[in-house]
Amino acid sequence: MSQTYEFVVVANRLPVDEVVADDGTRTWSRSPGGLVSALQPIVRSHGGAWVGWTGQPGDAPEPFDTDGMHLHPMGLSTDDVDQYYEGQSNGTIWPLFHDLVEQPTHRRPWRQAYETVNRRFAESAADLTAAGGTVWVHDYQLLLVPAMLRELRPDLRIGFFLHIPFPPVELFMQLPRRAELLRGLLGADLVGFQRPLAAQNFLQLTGRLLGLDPQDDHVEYDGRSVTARAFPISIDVAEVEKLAADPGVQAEARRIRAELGGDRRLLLGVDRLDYTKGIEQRLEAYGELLTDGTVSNDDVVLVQVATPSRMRVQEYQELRARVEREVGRINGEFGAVGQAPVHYLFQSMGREELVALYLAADVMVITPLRDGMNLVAKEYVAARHDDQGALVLSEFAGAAAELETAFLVNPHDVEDIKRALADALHADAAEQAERMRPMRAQVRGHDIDRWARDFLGALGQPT
Ligand code: ADQ
Repeated sequence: MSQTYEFVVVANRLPVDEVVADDGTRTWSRSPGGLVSALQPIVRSHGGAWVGWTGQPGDAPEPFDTDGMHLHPMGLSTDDVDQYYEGQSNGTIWPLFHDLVEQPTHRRPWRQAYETVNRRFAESAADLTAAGGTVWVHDYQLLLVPAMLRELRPDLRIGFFLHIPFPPVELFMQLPRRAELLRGLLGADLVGFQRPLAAQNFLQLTGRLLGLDPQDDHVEYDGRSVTARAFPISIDVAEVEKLAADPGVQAEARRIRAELGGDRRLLLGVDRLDYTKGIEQRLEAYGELLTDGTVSNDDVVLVQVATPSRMRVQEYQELRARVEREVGRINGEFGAVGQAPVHYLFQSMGREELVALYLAADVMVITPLRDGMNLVAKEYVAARHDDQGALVLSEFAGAAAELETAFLVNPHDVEDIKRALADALHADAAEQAERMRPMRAQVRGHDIDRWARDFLGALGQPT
């Protein structure tokens, strides 16, 4: 019999990307993205297994061990990628769960593929998990897995965590085959969300859609009790602090500042290029501040790092085109030879470089229209051991509930973003420290380990 594991994570993606060298040799490197930054340290410390896709269409490579984890790759065909991943996950569920920031597309073949792929993930997890073991399923691509897994392996403890928002009842009701998705989640013993409101939406829905009778933080279903609670995710604070204290990273931060023009104040945006992140609203606000003379190209510069993401999905290609057009417009209108008001980097970045940018930035600008949490906000705060820098943060990011002394904004209101940017740029050192200190205390006291311990503790799994 093949080896089994007491603790298994199931997520759409493995925590690594395959890198193929010129000579054809294959290696793996840690992949970017919120989910991976969050989970890798925990699986490693449990010596557990991780079931997920490699990120490339085609047959699955053989399972392998790396970094103290057993990785079990799932193969997705080109059709699976089109229909399960880019279709149902990112074209239907993602926009609907983010308050219809974009219009979701509903297609029957996508739903079918979603179900088929979810079943394959559930079967792999069922094969890999030891008797009485624990499985932790992640995110919106795998909403059906908990129920499928329970059917195959009623002996397991099953936890599910949703990294993105859970929509209000009226929105969820728009989904075709909505009851099936809800029953999928109810296969778990514990369903975790970023915010208490999301857990309430979910529990309320079990009453509305299935006629169940939710009480406080749980609901009885199929002879079991399913608990739904908020577990706000966080970051590996020690990792960020270590990088921020590194003399090489600090030197890089000074180099970045000098290169951008020593005295100019640095505004920074770091996001996956996604329509939920409010990058266009941010650029619009910045452009208007330049137009009305509140800021000038001589004293302010915006660095916008946008990680390529889901680039085969049409909405993302269109977003990229719009963002790049706006960057071009602002630079064309307000730039000077050798001095641009926006530096736009459409690329993924190493952790050192990212933390150097956090250290260099006077104002971190995070304006999602809707975001489950937003780890960049917490990374920025964790990096600022000098208690300096200002955080402009959308009220619609989960992180806003914990980072209350940020310059909070309504990202749907460009005037409000402008006001917050101007206030943040004017904050003196004392005000910056006064705002930064409580945020740093909050993030340091609630890091990723605590998140995982809280979730797994509530699931009844010793950590
Ligand atoms: P994401 O939408 O991917 O995550 P976020 O929480 O901001 O968003 O995490 C992004 C991560 O990627 C951060 O760790 C950041 O450092 C890294 N990153 C961003 N741009 C990068 C770049 N150019 N190069 C390298 N790294 C980069 C989803 C949800 C969020 C939720 C997380 C975790 O949408 O709301 O916070 O999962 O639950």
